Amino acid sequence: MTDLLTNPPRFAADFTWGVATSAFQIEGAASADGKGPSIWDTFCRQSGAITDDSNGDIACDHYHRFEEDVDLIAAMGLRAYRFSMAWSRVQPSGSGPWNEAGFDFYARLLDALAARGIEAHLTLYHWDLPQGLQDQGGWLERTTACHFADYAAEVTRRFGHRLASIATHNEPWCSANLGYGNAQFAPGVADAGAAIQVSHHLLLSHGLAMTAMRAVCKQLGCSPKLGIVLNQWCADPATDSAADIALAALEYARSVEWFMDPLFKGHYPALALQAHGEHAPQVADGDFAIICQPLDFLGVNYYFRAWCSAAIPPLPPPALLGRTAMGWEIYPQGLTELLLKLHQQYALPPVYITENGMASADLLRHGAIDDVERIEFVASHLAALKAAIDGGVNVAGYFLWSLLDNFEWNSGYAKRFGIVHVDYASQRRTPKASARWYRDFVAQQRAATNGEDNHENDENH
Ligand code: IFM
Repeated sequence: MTDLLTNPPRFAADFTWGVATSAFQIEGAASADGKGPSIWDTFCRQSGAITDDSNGDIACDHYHRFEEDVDLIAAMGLRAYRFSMAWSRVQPSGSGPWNEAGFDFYARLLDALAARGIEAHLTLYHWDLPQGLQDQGGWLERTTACHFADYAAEVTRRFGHRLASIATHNEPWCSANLGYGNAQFAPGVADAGAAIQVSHHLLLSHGLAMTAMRAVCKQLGCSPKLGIVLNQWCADPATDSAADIALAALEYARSVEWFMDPLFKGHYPALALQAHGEHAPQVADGDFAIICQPLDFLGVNYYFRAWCSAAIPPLPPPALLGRTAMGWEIYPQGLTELLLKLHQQYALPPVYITENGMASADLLRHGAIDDVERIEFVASHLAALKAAIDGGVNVAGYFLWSLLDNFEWNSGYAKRFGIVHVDYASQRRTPKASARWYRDFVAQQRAATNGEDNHENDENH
């Protein structure tokens, strides 16, 4: 086992340690207090869409239990929480009237976090588009980007002064490719060309929202950090054959550079554009100027690498450390590799690892879950993260995915990512061994840095 606890690497005193969740995966209360339906509410009703035929109607019932959940975060000594807002809870149709009861819920959540000294890191869009906008074409329509900017501005107006950061999107690669490319996610479209056009509209919506939020912040004098969260991986060729190297370069261009180049360089990567051929997106004059604007932070979600073998059947990765319950290769060095490469390619703002974690079987035995695999996973990824920091990458924080077991999209409730176990029948929460490990690790970091962590009123937390 990585000796992170006996010989922990030292992260900066002001490094942010947190946990992450998203609205649809935990909130439940699918139609409570005026909430409108989202594309995931609709998608879950399609036969065969979700492995266990479940839905987000109740999920972790966080809508009614958020105080208890915020207590769990506080009990781990964490001072940062990343969560998302359900757009259709605060604007039921995605355009038109706001829903005050929906905003009230997030105001109460922010109160609960503030009372425990926990910073709030909000994501505006974690895949749950209001169904009303989907009925008008969803992300295939350019106007959806304008509605998103209106929503971003309104949220900033109401909560900007209470938020540490606001991310526009979570993992737009997934929204585009899994939602529109292969129908694995809502809205369930399988059309390669649509996926690429959607990715452009998502990027455009990010840029429009950034402009709108900056204007509101200026007007109100508030300063949440504004950015975006991307899921990324390094792409490793299986051999040094020209075919494997070309495959890896194309994979990296189509996934990582497809989003990073427009955001940081103001164009799409030539290699991927060429590969998309007739499916290349329609880009209006001025779009890149909207998309490519300064970010206060970049969120990186890292789970696995892309292993690129052109052989048939493909060569498996050598020296496999293991696979998670999702079937994803466990490859911590990939985090170092990815971050160093990004650092070399782009003028990065401070980076936050906004998600990292694993799904495992996590059986409850005699009231306890001894998830040693997850501890090893997190420990080895933190060591890999420290290696990237030592290599010069400016990483400001780490958010473990996830606080709670939750609705894992098309896998339903079968895959458990939480460091807190949820018994869905009783809604009982049971911290796993990994929750205690993370608590102790973060406490050690604080002790090692003599409490010089920019929090002045330690005794109040
Ligand atoms: O659960 C998801 C999350 O919503 C987005 N990033 C990946 C996680 C694990 O699949």
